[in-house]
Amino acid sequence: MSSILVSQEAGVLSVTLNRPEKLNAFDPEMHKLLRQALAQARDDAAVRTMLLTGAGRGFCAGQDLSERNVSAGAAPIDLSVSLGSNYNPLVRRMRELPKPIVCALNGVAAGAGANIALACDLVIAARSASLVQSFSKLGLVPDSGGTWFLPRIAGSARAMGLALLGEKLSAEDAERWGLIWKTVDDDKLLAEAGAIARALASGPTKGYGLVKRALYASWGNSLDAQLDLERDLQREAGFSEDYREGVAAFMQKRKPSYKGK
Ligand code: LHQ
Repeated sequence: MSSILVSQEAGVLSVTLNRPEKLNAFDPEMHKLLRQALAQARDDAAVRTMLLTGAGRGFCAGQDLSERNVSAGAAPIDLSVSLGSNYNPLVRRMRELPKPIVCALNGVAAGAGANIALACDLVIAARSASLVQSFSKLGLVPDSGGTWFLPRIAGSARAMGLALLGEKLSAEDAERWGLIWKTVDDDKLLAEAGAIARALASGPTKGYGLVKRALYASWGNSLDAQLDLERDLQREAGFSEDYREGVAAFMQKRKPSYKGK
């Protein structure tokens, strides 16, 4: 059984983390397959949105903790190797993908799993889902972007509380705190997240990629630099076929037919 399930329909590449017996904790194989799926999403023009979810009752429990020998006599483990080769490239690729990534957060997301959910562009969560920065329970530091996302989105006090206490944050609180887009009833999750993914997949893909660039760059930019960036990205967006189509459709009072170009 593959640890990632991938299918493609109506412009949406659906990727399901598939180690449900371990709440979809990451092992190297799962990293490799997820990297491949992201490369497919980037390179295949027919893919215009990626939808990420987990099989079973969890989204992802972070690193598979059964993988490493941490017994007293065992050699010390250099965790930076795994971050450098797996988690950091994953988060970078997600952010750099010039197409939207929708997360259907179906259950608990812990450790790196929580921060990989937060690295998605839109998170739709089942009401019973939760996020937990479980790192501190192991004496570790939030990774996979957690120390960057949390203070910026939730503010310093909440980021510190989540990181130090390692308590579960319910999907509803995550929505209230602005960490995720919205919470829906459990039995509606896949339908709602799928509908959003399909709507995005028939939208102006090129423009969406530029929106990602602008918003993510803003976190490190002054207003001055951001105004310049908006000017440059709008120039690019204005050269797209979809911009012409959007304006033409508006003027002709019809639905636009975007090609993603
Ligand atoms: C697991 C796991 C798991 C293996 C549940 N591994 N089996 C990056 C770089 C390198 C190294 C270090 O770390 C990192 C980043 C990280 O992600 S560090 C953080 C790693 N993750 C965690 O600390 C979370 C550990 N899991 C939990 O705290 C709980 O399982 C949560 C809160 C996620 C869910 O609790 P429950 O709903 O009560 O489920 P459970 O604990 O009963 O788990 C179900 C099964 O899944 C169970 O197996 P079993 O055979 O007993 O049914 C767990 O052992 C297994 N599982 N997480 N990370």
